[in-house]
Amino acid sequence: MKITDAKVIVCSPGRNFVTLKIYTDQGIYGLGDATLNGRELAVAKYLEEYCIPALKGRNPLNIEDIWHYFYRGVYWKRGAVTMTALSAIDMALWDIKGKMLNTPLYNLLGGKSRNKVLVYAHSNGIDLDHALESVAQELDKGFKAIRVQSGIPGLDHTYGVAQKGEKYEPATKGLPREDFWDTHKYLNWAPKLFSKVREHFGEDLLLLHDVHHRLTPIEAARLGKELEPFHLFWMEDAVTGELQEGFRVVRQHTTTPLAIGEVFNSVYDYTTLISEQLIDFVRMPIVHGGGITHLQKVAAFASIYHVQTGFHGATDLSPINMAAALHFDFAINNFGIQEYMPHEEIVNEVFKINYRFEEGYMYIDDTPGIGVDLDEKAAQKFPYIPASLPVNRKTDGTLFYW
Ligand code: EZ4
Ligand code: CO
Repeated sequence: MKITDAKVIVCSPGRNFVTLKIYTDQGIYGLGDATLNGRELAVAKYLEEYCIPALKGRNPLNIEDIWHYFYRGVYWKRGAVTMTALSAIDMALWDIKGKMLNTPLYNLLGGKSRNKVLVYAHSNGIDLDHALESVAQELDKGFKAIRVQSGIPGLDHTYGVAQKGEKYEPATKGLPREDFWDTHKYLNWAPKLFSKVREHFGEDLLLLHDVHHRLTPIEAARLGKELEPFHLFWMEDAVTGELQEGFRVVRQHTTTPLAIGEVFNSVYDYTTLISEQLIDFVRMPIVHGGGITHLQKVAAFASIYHVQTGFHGATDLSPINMAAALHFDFAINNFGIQEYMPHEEIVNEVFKINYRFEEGYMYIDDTPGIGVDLDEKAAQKFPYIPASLPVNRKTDGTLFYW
């Protein structure tokens, strides 16, 4: 079997997605998600100029060798742009293998370890009342686990919170919007929010919270401690992961479980965090973390240290990534939870999906490979629209983490 050609499809049904399509001499093609929010065309260009010419003529079944050709074989390793491209190549190759063997991807990863995949929803509101209302709505839909974010009293425009009447979408058209941040106000508010959520909705609901890399280690330690009475499923991205050792401070002070990694792209972002048991969940998604091939290694490494998976699954990851993640979630033993933000209806005009949500869990059908298809004609109706993630400043103007 040989790769004959490949192409990159960029489309924007409501938001931008980049898809890699790899063709073979046996009429089978594979699809991989190559979407990197706000940097879509950088990945597309890297694939088109450097990867596709080097893919032609290779045997698509030799996934491990091709993976290392684009990792070890490339002098400039890691980095979000190149790892997203490699993830897309890897996904497309696993898709081809599944189609060739006429079996769904989870079968190639060891088969099903569970009957259904626990997912968590997003709730957010501009203030406490709206946040509580939003939690009630997600519970009505059947979700058993909910990530809660809310506006912070005294601060305009907070991360993870939609404006009135809109759905939360991190990227906005054109150049980055500017948000504002005040750690003191946030730290005073977050425990109050979770106290109210528990008061209204009881003990059973699994609760998650995303700090979005905005605290120092000692501030995160304080928050984790103060959230302990509310028994969070996890506190996400408490501190930026660039300094892995920073998590030692957080870990010493709190039993609130910690998740990190939606911006990571290699196992080397995790070595200290995992081997020192500083975290509880890895979040690096298939689309940015080197694909199935690399995530298998990360998940196996994590499993040795009792660390589970909780992959990123926001709407800026395409349905191809979502399906690949679900196959993976079904297959591995140390699965923890999967993030699930349903795409807008318009996305289904382009992507034909093979998964469904029911009563708090996801299910996937037995379509061979990853099982998601892309309608190229429909994709053409939605040309690329430049959009950016915001930047964030402290209220005095200092540039801060977004
Ligand atoms: O900010 O996907 O946990 N989820 C998140 C997301 C990310 C966006 C970035 O593109 O933090 O909303
Ligand atoms: Co996050």
